[in-house]
Amino acid sequence: MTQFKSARRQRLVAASMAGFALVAGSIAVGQASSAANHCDSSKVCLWGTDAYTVKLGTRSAGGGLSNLTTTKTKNETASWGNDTGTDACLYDNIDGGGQAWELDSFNSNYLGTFDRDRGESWKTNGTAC
Ligand SMILES: [Ca+2]
Repeated sequence: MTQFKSARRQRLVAASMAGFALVAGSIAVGQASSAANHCDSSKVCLWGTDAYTVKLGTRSAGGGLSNLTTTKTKNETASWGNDTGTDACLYDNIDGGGQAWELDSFNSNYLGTFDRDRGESWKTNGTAC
């Protein structure tokens, strides 16, 4: 009887673990797509927070280099979303200068402690950074 309970308990634990893994997987996928969904469909977006809020700019694919010049946008990018089929690029300096961060097609991310609040120009024309 004890052995039966133990086997049943093990199955329950295994089932719970599988359920947890499924839920955890869904959350991970949900975060990536919901972040991208903050950006308009078929656009590239920059935000001022790690949580994809405080939108700094929205552009379509195919756009050339553009500087972030206002006090609200210059050196303020903390996260990005790219809901287009081509890569985009964010640069540390104006006119595409300095360090570059690839904004991958159909992806989104935040820049992290060392790279946030540095972007000063960006392009969406799909060419390499
Ligand atoms: Ca900068």
